[in-house]
Amino acid sequence: MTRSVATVEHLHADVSPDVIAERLARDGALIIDGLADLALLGRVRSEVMPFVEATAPGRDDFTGRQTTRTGALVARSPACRELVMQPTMIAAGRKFLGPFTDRVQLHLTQVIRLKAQQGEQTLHRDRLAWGGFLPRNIEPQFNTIWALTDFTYKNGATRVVPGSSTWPDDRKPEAHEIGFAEMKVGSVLVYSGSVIHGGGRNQTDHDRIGININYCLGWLRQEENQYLSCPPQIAKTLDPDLRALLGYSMGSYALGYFTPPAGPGEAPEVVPPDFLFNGKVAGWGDELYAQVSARVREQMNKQS
Ligand SMILES: O=C(O)CCC(=O)C(=O)O
Ligand SMILES: [Fe+2]
Repeated sequence: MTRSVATVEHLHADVSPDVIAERLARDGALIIDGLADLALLGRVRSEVMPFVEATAPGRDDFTGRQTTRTGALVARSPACRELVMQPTMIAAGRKFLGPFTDRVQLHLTQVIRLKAQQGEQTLHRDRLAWGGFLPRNIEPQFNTIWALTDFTYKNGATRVVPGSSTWPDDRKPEAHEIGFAEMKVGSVLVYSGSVIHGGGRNQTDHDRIGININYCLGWLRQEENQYLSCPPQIAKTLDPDLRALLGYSMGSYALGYFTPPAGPGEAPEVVPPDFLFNGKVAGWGDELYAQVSARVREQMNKQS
């Protein structure tokens, strides 16, 4: 058996968001042991497994022909909403992505189940979802995989190349540079959009199950279309902070407004998404206006 020598750092559940963000910037990946409440995970399991069991396997080698991927977790599972809003993850995500954005949003929610005999997934960087157009000095994502089963070398623990976030595009990892995100149920793998990683090979006869919850910069297109996976009639029942994270909010001063498609004079023009839920034109936010004004002034000063 070949085992790698690269290790993914394990941190204690009481680690601060600042330390998480700092280690993530340095290594591109880390594990926080025992961060999830096990009772919550029990609820997650009972809410998502009926959907998982009914999910057909992947359509190609990347999504995995022995892998099932089940989404719309915010709409389908109240317990998953709590994982999405887990305070340490939200705070660390905001800290890590803060230098690149005004707001952070939910990028995708997905139960990833590697069934028996699923082979290794090709190593990749998740930021390729945007086609390689983003400059490499921008960190676009804060990614999490919560272990719903133990993750072991044998059952396909995620393979990760610590430190690869800043490698040139053409540098390939050697075998000894690849680590395995081995962790106990309730732990979470946190990784960036720039670190090289991929699903492992499941050599056992049981499922490896992770809850993949990713966040991204508020000005980027989301991988899972949250407005379709969690449409307004469901979003209106959600906690306003979660709803805002989904994208029913302004992404910055100018991003994300809408106009209710009503008859002439029947509704206001150009309102923030919150209007849909509370009928009030609030939420433009003085803070976003102050930000945009300062930026406009700065740009004009540079030009003159
Ligand atoms: O399932 C895993 O361990 C990782 C999956 C992954 O990296 C992906 O699908 O982009
Ligand atoms: Fe990935």
